[in-house]
Amino acid sequence: MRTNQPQTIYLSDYKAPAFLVDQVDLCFELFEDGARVHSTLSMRQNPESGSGAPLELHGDSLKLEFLALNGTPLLAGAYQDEGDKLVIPEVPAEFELAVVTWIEPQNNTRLEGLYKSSGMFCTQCEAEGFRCITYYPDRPDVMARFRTRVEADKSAYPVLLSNGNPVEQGDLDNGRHFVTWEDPFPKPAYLFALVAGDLLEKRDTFSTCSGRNIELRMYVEPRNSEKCEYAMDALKRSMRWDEEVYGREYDLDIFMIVAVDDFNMGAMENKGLNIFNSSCVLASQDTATDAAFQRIEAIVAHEYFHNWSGNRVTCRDWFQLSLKEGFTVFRDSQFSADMGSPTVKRIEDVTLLRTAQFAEDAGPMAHPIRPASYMEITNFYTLTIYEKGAEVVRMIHNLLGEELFRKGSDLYFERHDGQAVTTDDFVRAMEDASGRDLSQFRLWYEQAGTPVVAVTDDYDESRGVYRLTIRQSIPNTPGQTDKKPQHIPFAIGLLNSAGDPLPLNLNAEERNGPLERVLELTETEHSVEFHGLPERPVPSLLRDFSAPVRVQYPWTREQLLFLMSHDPDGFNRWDAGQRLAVDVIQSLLGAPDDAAVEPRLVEAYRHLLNDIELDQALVAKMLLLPSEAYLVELSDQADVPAIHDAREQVMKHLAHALRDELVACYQRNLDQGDYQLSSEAIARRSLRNIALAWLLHIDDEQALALAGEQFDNADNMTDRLGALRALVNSGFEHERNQALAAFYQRFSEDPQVVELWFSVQASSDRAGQLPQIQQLLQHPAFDWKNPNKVRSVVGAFAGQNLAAFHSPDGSGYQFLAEQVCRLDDSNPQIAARLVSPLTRWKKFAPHYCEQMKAALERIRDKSELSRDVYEVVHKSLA
Ligand code: 0A1
Ligand code: ZN
Repeated sequence: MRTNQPQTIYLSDYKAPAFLVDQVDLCFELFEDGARVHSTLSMRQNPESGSGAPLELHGDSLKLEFLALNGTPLLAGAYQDEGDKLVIPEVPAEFELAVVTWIEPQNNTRLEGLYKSSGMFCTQCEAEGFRCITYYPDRPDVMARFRTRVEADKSAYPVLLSNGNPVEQGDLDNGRHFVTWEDPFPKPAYLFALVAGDLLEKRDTFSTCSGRNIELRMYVEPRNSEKCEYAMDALKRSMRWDEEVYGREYDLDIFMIVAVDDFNMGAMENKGLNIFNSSCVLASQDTATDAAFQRIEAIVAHEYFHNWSGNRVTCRDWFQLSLKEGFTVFRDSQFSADMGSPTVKRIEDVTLLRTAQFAEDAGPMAHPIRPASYMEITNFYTLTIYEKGAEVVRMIHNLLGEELFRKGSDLYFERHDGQAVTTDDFVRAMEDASGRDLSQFRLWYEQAGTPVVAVTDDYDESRGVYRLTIRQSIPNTPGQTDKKPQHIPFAIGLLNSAGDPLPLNLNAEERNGPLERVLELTETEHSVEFHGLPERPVPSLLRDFSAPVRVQYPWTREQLLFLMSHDPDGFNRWDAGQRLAVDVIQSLLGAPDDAAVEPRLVEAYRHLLNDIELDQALVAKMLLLPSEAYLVELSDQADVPAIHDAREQVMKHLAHALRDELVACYQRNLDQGDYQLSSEAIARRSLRNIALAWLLHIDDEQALALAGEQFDNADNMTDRLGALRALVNSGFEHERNQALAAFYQRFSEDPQVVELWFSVQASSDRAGQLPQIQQLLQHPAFDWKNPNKVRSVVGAFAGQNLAAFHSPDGSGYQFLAEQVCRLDDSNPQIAARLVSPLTRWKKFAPHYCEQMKAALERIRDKSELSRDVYEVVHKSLA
């Protein structure tokens, strides 16, 4: 696992595999002190690569017990064990290789390969976990049929699962039993999965568009019996949606979901056997917030959609990761938009993109959505690959239109079914189906960095002509300078002073041009004229966030206020409000506490609070001030405490000025009936909890009483947690502590709710100062081996509690460095992810930046650094 200087792997070095695997026969003997894995591989030379190469199999932390070629055991001299590789210099053109390895899942804290979680055996093989199970050509372009026999003690592990369909089962001696599974679809090893445990089974069925009946099964620990219904329903909605929108039908007879507590990521799309982090699949009204329900729906859909975009058509190599992830995130975002409010979904996606992906794209780990090199692939499961990747697919969708995009996706699936392909193959299918030339568009896959689109305008009153001048530039990123202009779809509209949309006439003769146009920017500079305009219009730019770019335009506050209430594009209405709030907060940076807050912002928010005509879900989004993280992202030499203070000043001013409206909003949005998960009910809960949070932020006594009542009597977690969060972030220390204690007492047996309890504290500048964080780490429910617990305390502190993390004495940075070093030995993937808040050290004011750098150096100097952390730290310090 440890190397002094990890190697860099380059896309340009890609070579087709020298050997292919047709069939894999596996037998797992599972015991308490380890597992024996018997593997028989039917292999042959790849006709597409030259003959004579030695056979090389990947391996990691394996004990080799037996090796035989065509039935003849291989003695020590006939192969070399090179630590991460097993090399057999001479093999025939076609052969059978038998391998037996011994592994120790019970000691596997990296959670890659086969490991144990809450007493059950489970696997995580993406990206390179299969090599921790047995020696194998562990690369996605080697696709094989798998037959898997699992043997274990019958009473401890009554449920034995793997990919595909069960074909045989029976009892063995000594109270053991076995089940054999066969997956008819060739797949890369990263999609292999196995689960063995004492699990409760929930059953349902789905009838596909061609009339096939699919068995749906969820496997959970018995205590989670009541938390499966929502995910099961979401699964059925996803299956139907993929048939209707993409024409994709499920292919096996059975589809299984398993929930595990210890998991490095959210979930995994193993063929026919999806494995989920418990927090991304289990939910009940009492224990999950509305946001959690929505997240579950999106992740269930995401993993299910991978069955086509990822499994049936997979990636040739890991540089192509966005082929499956970008496309699948785009598909799940379309699904979520269809299930709820498209505008709200767009706002949520863009918030994440602009806050975190733009930051990544401007930092030391910036990479194109198809990277050219990496050291450790698990570091590349990034917002860039996922979210920017999805934006790139969305742009193709917008350029081609619904119908041609569908034609392109049909062609892609048909042409490449059963293959391991590249992002270029995806774009080519889109080109071939649509007749469009996407050659310049391909630069989105090659160039890193967020393009800046700077817009200026002028109006010629005598001619009635309004001209937009649009310049694009792409900032330098590590290893990439002098970038070429990209193909950017730029959606715009114009409004007159009454707030009506204007026809966009491109010449003097045109009369009734469309009310919205998508300009296709391909040059560094474009100039577009709009004719027939009797007055200077207000531009609405980058509607619905039609491209992942930063728009610069010298908006006046007047224009932003106007767009906030008139733009027919819901996304841009919200965006205008955000820009206005950013402008107001930025103007208060370093100002005295009693500096005046823009009165027009107060009036705009008053208007929103009273506006019962506008979609209330949109109102709830518009009332949220830009986050500290976003404000940091927008600044050059960020002084976090100053940003925090300015934002607090605005929030407190708004809360005082709008106190009565907030109380009224709270009262108006109280629920009368039973708990529902409709968009309307979610918006009501959201509004009343925002009102509560604001009021408690100014220590309003009436709100304290309302929060207490809501906390005690809530019939759902959104409200209970909303009240708890508001109390935790208030100055009412006694009530805060009381509520925290009561909440813990009520939910101490539920690990997912305990994670919420940790993160509410760790992300609050009032309850999550460093000494309190240290205390949380000592809490009996905290567990260093459980990634969710680590994320809910250490991750929430460093990622969401910015004021405390960026304490001027540097203690937050040193704390994080210490925790990263500690985790690096047990779970390097999680350790590397936790480094992230330190990586952007150059962005902060000198005092902070020096101390962040020192913390990174401390991590760098740890002995035996994992490859994962090595890559992030060295690139950050370069
Ligand atoms: N492919 C999964 C996410 C995933 C990625 C890597 C993992 O381990 C390194 C685990 C899961 C998805 O997109 O949902
Ligand atoms: Zn995915």
